[in-house]
Amino acid sequence: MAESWDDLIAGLKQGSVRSLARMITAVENRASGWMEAMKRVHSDGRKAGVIGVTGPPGSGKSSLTDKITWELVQAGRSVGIIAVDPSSPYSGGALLGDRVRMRDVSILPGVFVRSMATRGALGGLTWAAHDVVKIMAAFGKDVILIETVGVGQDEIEVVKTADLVMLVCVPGQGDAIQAIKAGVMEIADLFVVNKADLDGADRVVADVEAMLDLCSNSVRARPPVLKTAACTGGGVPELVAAVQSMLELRSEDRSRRKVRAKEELVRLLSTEIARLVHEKWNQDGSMASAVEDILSSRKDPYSITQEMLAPVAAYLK
Ligand SMILES: Nc1nc2c(ncn2[C@@H]2O[C@H](COP(=O)(O)OP(=O)(O)OP(=O)(O)O)[C@@H](O)[C@H]2O)c(=O)[nH]1
Ligand SMILES: [Mg+2]
Repeated sequence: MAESWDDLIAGLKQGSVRSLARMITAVENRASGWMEAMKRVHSDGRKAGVIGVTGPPGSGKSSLTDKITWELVQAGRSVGIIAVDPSSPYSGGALLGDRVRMRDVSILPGVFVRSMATRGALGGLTWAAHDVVKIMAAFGKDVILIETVGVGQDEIEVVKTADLVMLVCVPGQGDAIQAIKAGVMEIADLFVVNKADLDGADRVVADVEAMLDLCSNSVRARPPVLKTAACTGGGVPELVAAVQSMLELRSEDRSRRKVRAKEELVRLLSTEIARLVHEKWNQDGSMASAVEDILSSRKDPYSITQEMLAPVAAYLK
C-alpha cells in the first residue's frame, strides 16, 4: 500500500476525497490491516441514511438516483452513490449510459460516486458494499444511495443492508409486477412507479396496491406507492420527502437495527472463519492433499470437512 492506514484515515476525517477513494480501494482489496482500519471508522457514520434503489433493468434506477441526489444536494445534504455494475448480461448496453449520467451528478459538490462490480469482490459483494457504505458514512456523507439491479441474490442481499429499500417498477414491461422477483418484493419499504409519463403507470400503481392488499400483515408497515417521471424530475420532491421521513422513523426502529447488527456479525464471522481456515490449510498443504483424496476417491468431501473441522468444533465445545 502506498499510503498507511493512518494517513488514509486522517485524510478521510479531514474530508479528502482522494483518501476516501483510496481507503475504499484498500478495504475492497482486503489490504493487510483492513479490519483494524474498519474498527477505527466503524462508528463515525452512524447517522448516515442508507437507501437501496433496486428494480428491473432499465426501469430508471440511475435516472432516479441522479434526480434524488440533485434534490438532496439542493437541500444541503452530502450524498454518496454506490452503483453496483451488474456483470449479468441484462444491462450490458446500459452501463455506459449509467456512467455518463452518473458523471452529471458526480461533479456536484458533496457527491461521491463509486462503481462496484458484481463479480470479483473479495469476500462477496454484500460485504464489500457494506464496507464502502461505512467508509462513506465515516467521511461524512448524510445519505448513501446504493443502486443495484434486482435480479441476483447478491444484489438483493446488498440492498437488504440499507435502512430503506426502494423498488422501482415501470409500465410497459408486460406484467410489470410478475417481472419482479418475489424476494425483492418482500424487502421493499417503498414502491416507486417510474416513467409515469408513459401510459399504464396508473395500472401499475393499482397492481402494486392490489398485491400489497394480498400480502399485508400487521408486522410490517404497508409500503407507500409513489409515482415519478425521473426523466423530468416529476414526483421526485415528494419521493425525497417520503424517504426522509421514513429514514427518521427507521433510525428509531430498534428491532430492525437488531436484525441488521446480527446479520452483520454473522456475515463477518462466517467470512473470517472461512478465510482463516483457507489460509492455514493452503499454507500447510492440507487443502491440496484433501483435494487429491477426493479425486482418487480415497475420501469424500463430507468426511474431510468433518475431520478438518474437528479441532475447531472441539475448541468451540
Ligand atoms: N419515458 C421515461 N423514460 C425514462 C424515465 N426514467 C428513465 N427513463 C429512461 O429509461 C432508460 C433507462 O434508464 P436508467 O436510469 O438507465 O435505468 P436503470 O434502471 O438504471 O437501468 P440499468 O442500470 O441498466 O438496470 C433510459 O433511456 C432513461 O432515459 C422516465 O421517467 N420516463
Ligand atoms: Mg442503472
